[in-house]
Amino acid sequence: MNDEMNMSRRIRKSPYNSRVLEAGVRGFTVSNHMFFPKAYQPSTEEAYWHLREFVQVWDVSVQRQVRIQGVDATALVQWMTPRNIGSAKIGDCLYIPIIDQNAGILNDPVLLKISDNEYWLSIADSDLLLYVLGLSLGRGLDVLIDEPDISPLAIQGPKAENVLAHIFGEKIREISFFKFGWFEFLGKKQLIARSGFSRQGGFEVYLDGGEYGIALWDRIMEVGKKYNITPGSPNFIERIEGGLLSYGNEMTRQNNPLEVGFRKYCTLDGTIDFIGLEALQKIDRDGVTREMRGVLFGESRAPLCSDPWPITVAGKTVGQITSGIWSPRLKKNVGLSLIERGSWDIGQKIYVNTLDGQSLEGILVNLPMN
Ligand code: THG
Repeated sequence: MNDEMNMSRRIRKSPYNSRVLEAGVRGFTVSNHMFFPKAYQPSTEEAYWHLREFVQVWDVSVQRQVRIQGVDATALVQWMTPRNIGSAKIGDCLYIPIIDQNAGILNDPVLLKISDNEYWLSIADSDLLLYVLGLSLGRGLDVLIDEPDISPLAIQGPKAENVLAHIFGEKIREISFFKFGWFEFLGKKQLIARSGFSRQGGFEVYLDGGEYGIALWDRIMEVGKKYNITPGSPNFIERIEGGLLSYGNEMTRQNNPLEVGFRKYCTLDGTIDFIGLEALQKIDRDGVTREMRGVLFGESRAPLCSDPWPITVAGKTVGQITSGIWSPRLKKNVGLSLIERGSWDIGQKIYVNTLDGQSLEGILVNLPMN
């Protein structure tokens, strides 16, 4: 594994990498020019049940921070997103779609308000720093933009709070969802937020200083032992059921925020201005032509979905499953799909047509799927 990972310095490694390898990681993907550990447990289903009951530690260093500092920082962030950030307080996290002039989604970071003049964008997989830098230079804004040495570690699952309370103190329990606070580790202040890419509850430590990575990992694993902690990674079954979209997978620049379910993050009445406002207003006036839905289909495990499967209603294609997987809890395959207007009602009966010729009966459901 290590030899194969030495192919290039361009694909960066996380400060937790040696521990990830020792823990028996089964593979990596690449995101933001970094290796992203994928799975440890023998199966995604085992990891799914474990995540719902216990606690896992995930190396999510790929969630790089684009740090924006300076007197124009607020204006720059607001310019990039349809979400009103005006009422955000220091210590808040906000999920913000970033869109271009046609309302195409460029990234969907978590925004952290560090101070009135400092924000971090905790990014998904696209080179957002270059876009932000370009905007600031083009507009002559007074900001500093960089990617600090911050490597988030997610602690997810119902026992995450107990683990972190042991290490950082009872104050951890007072952090509410999508807020952050500062906690000391080995004499250095670290940002910890109640957030993460699962619906099972948990925290993210935005580790400042890669040299503390091994110590943090080891401490969490040691304290976590009695809570049955294991290393893990975002769980595909759990995230599909939870309706958590992954940029580059369920959405790309070809999608606008209204159709993928981000209407609640869009202020379209003109009280805030941002790149793509007019395009988004027009899409809203005309009405979106498709919307994101949950799909439950088939009575047994569908084959691996390596190419998109058409979704049909009365023989007409109305969407496609790009990533479906068996849910051992719902006892159906679960997937996400944009569905065309006219067929998108919750409860609509559909067929998923796998490429090996099966036509699996299914139904459209709300997200998250409970
Ligand atoms: N954590 C951090 N950064 C990230 C991710 C993360 N960057 C990339 C990617 N994941 C971004 N995607 C999401 C999607 C949804 C949520 C978090 C990250 C999420 N949203 C809440 C919800 O849907 O209820 C709250 C949204 C809000 O009210 O602002 O949890 O996982 N650091």
